[in-house]
Amino acid sequence: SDYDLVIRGGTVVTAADTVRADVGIRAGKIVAVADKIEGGAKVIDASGLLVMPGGIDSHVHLAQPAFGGPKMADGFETGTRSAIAGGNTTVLPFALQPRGASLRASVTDYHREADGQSYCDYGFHLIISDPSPSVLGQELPALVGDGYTSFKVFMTYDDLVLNDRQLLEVFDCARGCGALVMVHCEGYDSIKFMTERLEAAGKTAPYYHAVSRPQVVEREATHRAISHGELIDVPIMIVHVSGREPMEQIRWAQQKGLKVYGETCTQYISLTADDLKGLNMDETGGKYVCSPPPRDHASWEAIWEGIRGGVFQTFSSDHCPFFYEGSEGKLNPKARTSFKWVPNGIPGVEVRLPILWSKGVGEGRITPNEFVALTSTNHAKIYGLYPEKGSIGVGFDADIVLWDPNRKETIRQELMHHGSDYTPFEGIAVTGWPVMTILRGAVVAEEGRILGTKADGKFLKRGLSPYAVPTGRTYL
Ligand code: DUC
Ligand code: ZN
Ligand code: ZN
Ligand code: ZN
Repeated sequence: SDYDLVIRGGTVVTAADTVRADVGIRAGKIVAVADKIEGGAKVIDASGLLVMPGGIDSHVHLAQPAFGGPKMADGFETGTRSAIAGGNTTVLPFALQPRGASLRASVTDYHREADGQSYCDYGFHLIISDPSPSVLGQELPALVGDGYTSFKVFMTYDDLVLNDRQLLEVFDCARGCGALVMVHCEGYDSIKFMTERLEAAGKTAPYYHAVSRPQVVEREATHRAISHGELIDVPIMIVHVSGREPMEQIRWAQQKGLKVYGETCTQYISLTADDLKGLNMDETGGKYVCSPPPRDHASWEAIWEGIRGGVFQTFSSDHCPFFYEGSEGKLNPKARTSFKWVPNGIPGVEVRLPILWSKGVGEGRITPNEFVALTSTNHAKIYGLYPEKGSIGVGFDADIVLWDPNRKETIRQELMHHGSDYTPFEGIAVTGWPVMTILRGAVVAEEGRILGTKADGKFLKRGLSPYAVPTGRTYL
């Protein structure tokens, strides 16, 4: 046969179009999209289903040493298993440079965690915690050339925070080598001040994590990052935006013509700070501790305003899983003494698509095409994976999710494939669910069953981001 696989009878949805079409696949690539495709060594009947590009989650943390100490609940094996069960075919986790360590050695170590352990394709962002002259002068430019074309910097956390001078030096380096910078915007000193005052007043329950870093703290850091980016003339991506205050800073910058991009995440349209109160201001609130913290219902609406208005290009999970129970869990003995020790992060790679679909497309806020852009196409374009990944068309990798827009499910831990012993999205009812995930032409997940193996995923050496090209409006 001409085709290894034909997906017949479905409706193909891309960021641009919705068309009734069959999809022909050969050697892992899409080789035909047409009204009727005959033949096929294997045929999948997709009638009644949507045929969409597999999810690309450009913000996940797997096997990462950081964020408060305890071991993460997911390495590549369980994290990517969860990813494919949720309709994703590519993830971009972070290779973290500990202070004092060589960046190259950190990347080599991280490959040991990932290679041969991934159910889906993967690339690495870098996390720069120690921008020494050798890192900025040699290691980072060399790694960008090797396909690690984006990196994240932090404006908070003792082990990761960069001061303003360091941010400027890193931004200048990124400009020079064409890397895309992602910025975690929360102000270190403000959080530290608030935390000490809260602790002194005996306010140590998990809920006070949210009180210690209100939106003004995120807004101030967002503005500072934007200003530093403007001074250097380097494009930046503001990640995990939680509400109106930081969203409006990004919109303001975009309206000035600055290349500032925005990412938001599942928790900012589905969880609130009240969830951190737990059952009765108790430690069960720790299940929802992440940074920035989820806000309130008005913030959900502000995030939708940013999504609909084009302020946000990507919708990610910020999957950063910890256990709830046990000595490594959210409730570990030290974490019970103060919110400050509760590890920051929640699992969510598996529910990103259903929650965005249900609240977005299902409730009439976005179109199916916008859903595809927010969950796949824009991630590929922004992070240098396009046109290999991110759409359905001749020449793209055959990374596909078959989607049932009418399937009703209630998110519960027993459905999940992640390593965590809980999901913070427990009990959320959704309409719309992935029924099959296809990675480069092979069915890797079907109806919650994992059919692929951890040898399936391949490392993606990424190209430079076209979004990282400076504006040319320079101050120097
Ligand atoms: N930042 C992230 O990006 N993820 C989890 C925690 C954090 O602070
Ligand atoms: Zn550089
Ligand atoms: Zn972050
Ligand atoms: Zn993150």
